[in-house]
Amino acid sequence: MPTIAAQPYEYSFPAGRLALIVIDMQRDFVEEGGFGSVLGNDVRPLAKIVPTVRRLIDGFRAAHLPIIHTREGHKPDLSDCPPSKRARGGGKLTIGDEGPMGRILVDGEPGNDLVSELAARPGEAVIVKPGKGAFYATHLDDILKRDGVGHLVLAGVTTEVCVQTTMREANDRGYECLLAEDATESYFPEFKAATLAMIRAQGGIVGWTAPTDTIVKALR
Ligand code: TIU
Repeated sequence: MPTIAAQPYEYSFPAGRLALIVIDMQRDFVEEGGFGSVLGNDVRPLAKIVPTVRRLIDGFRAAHLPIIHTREGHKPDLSDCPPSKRARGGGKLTIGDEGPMGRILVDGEPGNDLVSELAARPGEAVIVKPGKGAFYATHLDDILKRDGVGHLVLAGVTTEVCVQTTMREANDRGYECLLAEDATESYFPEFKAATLAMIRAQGGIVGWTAPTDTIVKALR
């Protein structure tokens, strides 16, 4: 089995059976005027990881391994958005309102597009998810089982919200999860650091973490 130097210990995966899940690298979180900035966050730290995420995606493309992109987005009628989620945030704008990049966090609006550098290519699945976790109310588990994938590398934003929620959902479903440390980011550096620590604590209670270049080298 190929291995990757990781924390808290070496990560092993069956050759050819490792998928990449890129969480929510959409304009809503990475560009000014989207959901992230509406919530009062500085989006610039998230924009900085785009080249690193691209290196990771390109590594999986070169190795002909599956790549799945997700977007956090709701139906235009918001029937899949709990009123409790819509009510959060405390700002002037909320989910479904018209913002600078179209209706906020709504599927099909310009803000819901993946950032252009990380656009999906033909053959790469794009999952639109109404929740923070990518398994909730989606076909992600079906897609992975269909493709015989039990090992996942995760990347994207934000580390402690959608990435960690997805990693925990995956872990409970029996997937062996490795988080790309530098291909994920938070609006809060201390939350990112705490998330990496809590994932790999207790002998890898949720999974493993490793840098992007170490992961990409192991795919060759
Ligand atoms: N607000 C925040 O940190 N994140 C989200 O709302 N969604 C994702 O993490 N994608």
